[in-house]
Amino acid sequence: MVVNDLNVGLLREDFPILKRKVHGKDFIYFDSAATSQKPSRVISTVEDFYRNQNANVHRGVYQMSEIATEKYENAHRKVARFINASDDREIVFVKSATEAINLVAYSWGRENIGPGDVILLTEMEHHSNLVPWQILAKEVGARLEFITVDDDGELNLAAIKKLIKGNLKLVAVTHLSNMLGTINPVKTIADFAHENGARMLVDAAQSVPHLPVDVQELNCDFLVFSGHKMLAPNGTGVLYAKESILGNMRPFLGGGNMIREVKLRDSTWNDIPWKFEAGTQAIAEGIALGVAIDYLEEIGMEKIKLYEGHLVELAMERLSGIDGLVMYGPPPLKRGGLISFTIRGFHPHEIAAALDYQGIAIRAGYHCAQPIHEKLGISASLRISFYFYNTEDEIGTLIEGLSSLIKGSSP
Ligand code: 7TS
Repeated sequence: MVVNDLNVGLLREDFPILKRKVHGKDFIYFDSAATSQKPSRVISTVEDFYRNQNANVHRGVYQMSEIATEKYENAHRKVARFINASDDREIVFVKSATEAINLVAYSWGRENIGPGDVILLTEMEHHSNLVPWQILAKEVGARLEFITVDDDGELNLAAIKKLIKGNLKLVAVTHLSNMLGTINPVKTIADFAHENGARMLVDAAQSVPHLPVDVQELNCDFLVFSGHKMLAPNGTGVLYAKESILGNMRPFLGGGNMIREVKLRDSTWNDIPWKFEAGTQAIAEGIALGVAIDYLEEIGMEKIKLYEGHLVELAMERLSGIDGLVMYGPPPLKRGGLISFTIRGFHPHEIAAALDYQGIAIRAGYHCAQPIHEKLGISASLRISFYFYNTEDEIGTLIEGLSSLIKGSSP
């Protein structure tokens, strides 16, 4: 199938898992927002590293270690280029978006946020961009404020000024909501943060894998994402921070690699980004993140965004024909490639378990975004999330599956 120049049939050949059967049916994977599937090239990069290249980085003077170091550092350069960072040193490899946010909360937050200061978040944050700030706020006596979400699933930016009664220090906002699908105007929010003397953190866990992201254009101070949601192995995540800020942050974890000189009672720190990469990192996985980026760049992020927009539009149109089905969040043009919904009279887990028997994997629960579910007055929802390897036919199979489940259960 070729849609918007994307040869999806050919691309699917690169993903061995998509050939699997589940309960005797073709496997249909609609949970890429939780984690993406991996192309052969990424899988074989990890295997090849352990077969032929395995050595620790930044310590050996022998050839194997030097090559491993070069490959690992090169992966940082690829990430920097991919998000248009102005300097490779602004890229820290961590294990996940969650770790990246915690790093900022500990290293930057504890030095820069104090009693009475304000941390501005939104009601649609993933727990990862909420709980670390709750912990910090309790510890230092800061206050959390929230940009509210309107009935269309968009942020109430008109009301934002009223929220700044104290000393605003940080605005931390998801770029693309993992529940509503909303793409937030993070550049406008970053401008607002800077006009008010605050720093801006963008949680890009759901955006960097699916659309072009340019940190210089967004002018954010921090940006975080997870490699495993963009074709790379687990244990890979990225913190981007402006060099002027990262250079002045205190270390997060102490240990090997992050130091320049160690005495018994005191130490000095390595240059950035290594100052923030203590101990042995996920080396093979980090190198494979670079390979995942090569793969995404070969396809083109703009094409991926357009194709997923097409799938979302089609799916929303088809889902709206199902009796009792309620979708949450904005219309297709204002959202990324995911849709959360409920069906009157059915518990989300019941539907997801029944679809599993048809080989279809969709998410049920609150997707680590409990507050937005509470705001919507629901305890859980179903969520389908796409990547470029999903097809129109798979959406058709899902709609048939949902329709027959609902009909089969009606009196
Ligand atoms: N931020 C957002 C917006 C997310 O969607 C997620 C993960 C994270 C942060 C955390 O990423 P991690 O790699 O550190 O776990 N979101 C989901 C999800 O929607 N379903 O499972 C994980």
